[in-house]
Amino acid sequence: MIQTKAALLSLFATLVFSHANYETLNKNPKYHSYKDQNSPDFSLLEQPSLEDMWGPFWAYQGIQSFAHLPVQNCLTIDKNNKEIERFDIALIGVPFDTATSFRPGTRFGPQAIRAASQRQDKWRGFNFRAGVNPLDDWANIIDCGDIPVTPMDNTLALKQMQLAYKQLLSLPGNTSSVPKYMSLGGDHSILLPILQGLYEVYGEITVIHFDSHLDTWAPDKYPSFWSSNTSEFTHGSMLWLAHKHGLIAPENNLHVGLRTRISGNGWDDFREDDEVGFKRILADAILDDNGLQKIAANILETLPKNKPVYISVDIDVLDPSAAPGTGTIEAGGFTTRELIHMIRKMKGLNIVGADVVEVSPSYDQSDITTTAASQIAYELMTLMVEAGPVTEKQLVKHNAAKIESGEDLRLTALDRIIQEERDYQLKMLFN
Ligand SMILES: *[C@@H]1O[C@H](CO)[C@@H](O)[C@H](O)[C@H]1NC(C)=O
Ligand SMILES: *[C@@H]1O[C@H](CO)[C@@H](O)[C@H](O)[C@H]1NC(C)=O
Ligand SMILES: [Mn+2]
Repeated sequence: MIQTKAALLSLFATLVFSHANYETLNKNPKYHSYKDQNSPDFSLLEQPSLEDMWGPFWAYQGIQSFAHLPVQNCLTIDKNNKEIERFDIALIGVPFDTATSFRPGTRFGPQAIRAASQRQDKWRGFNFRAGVNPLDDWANIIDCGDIPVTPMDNTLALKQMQLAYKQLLSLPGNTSSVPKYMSLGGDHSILLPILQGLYEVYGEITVIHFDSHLDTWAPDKYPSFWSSNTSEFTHGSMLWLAHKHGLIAPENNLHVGLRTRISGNGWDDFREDDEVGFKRILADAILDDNGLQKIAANILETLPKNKPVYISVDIDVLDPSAAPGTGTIEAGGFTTRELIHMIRKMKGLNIVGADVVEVSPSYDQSDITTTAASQIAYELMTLMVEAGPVTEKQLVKHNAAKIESGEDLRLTALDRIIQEERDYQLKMLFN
């Protein structure tokens, strides 16, 4: 009887995945491994606590935060409260998909990526490609839940996302001066308010953009008789807007994985992309001799070593066979393994934030896309851990001060556009 109990507990301790009881599983002498089986201390097995018995659970059980991480609504944290639990890296969902030019549905991305991440856990989180367990290293990592962004009005949605990132980036980190955020989209337009938030903290930031599309398109590249100021805010124009408002580095930003068709009958889109400050690595570059290694080297040569870098991953950079669950699929992309390899090679860069966007689960099959997205989020968090805590020295506080006092036109101009747009909309609705 006792033998059976010991064997059962041992099996339990060996196989179970748990977040709540991670420490218990590792340290509590009541649990022993197969190694101790010849001399288990049976006296310890007599009185398991309720926590011992019912705390641990299997990977597919429990409430689904990303990788079973602890959850906190970071948007309701009072930053003046000294008692708050501080964190260094956080997942944040941005379920917004009404700035999409083709198939919508990415509002369901964050929850689906969380569901696909359930086999990730602090307890079995060691990234052997990197030699670190990002979930169990210097950084306190949590899941901040979702920004409750409206699906009814993009003017309001943009305002909500701007304010949300401002709040998130004003929280104190635990080991870091400022937390790093791993955003889960949502369509790609969410990058604009993210870059606005980062600008206030770090100043102009360099962006590496994995995507099959340029996303530096000027709004008039979506020609229509009908337009408004907010109709310029789309998942294909946000990098153009970010450049226009001075949020990103003027040069040496980088696209990786391009293969979309471009406008007209020539290279105009690429010329405009040059003006937005981007270099381009095309998807086909992988076909060169040693193509994957050359791409990785090119990325490291282009991006700055000591300045803050942001990584944006549109899941449509992957081939449709590797990521069918997205709104704007393009044939001829990378495999998931190739993308992970490129991400791993970015170790050493100063990564201060990242996203995985455009995951649209209703087009997915067998969780292929969401599984890729959750693994990529894990690899990106590994990079954030490898880059170390954000130090006070990296912050550009004077920018934030200027913005507060209304001196910096780059952000106030955008705020003004929103106000004017709002007045215009109200007129349209009620006249
Ligand atoms: C917060 O940071 C302190 C050291 O500054 C560390 O001892 C503590 O473990 C950290 N908390 C978490 C939850 O990581
Ligand atoms: C867009 O914003 C500009 C000011 O930035 C304003 O002059 C213009 O009327 C607005 N257009 C619409 C359609 O609201
Ligand atoms: Mn995109």
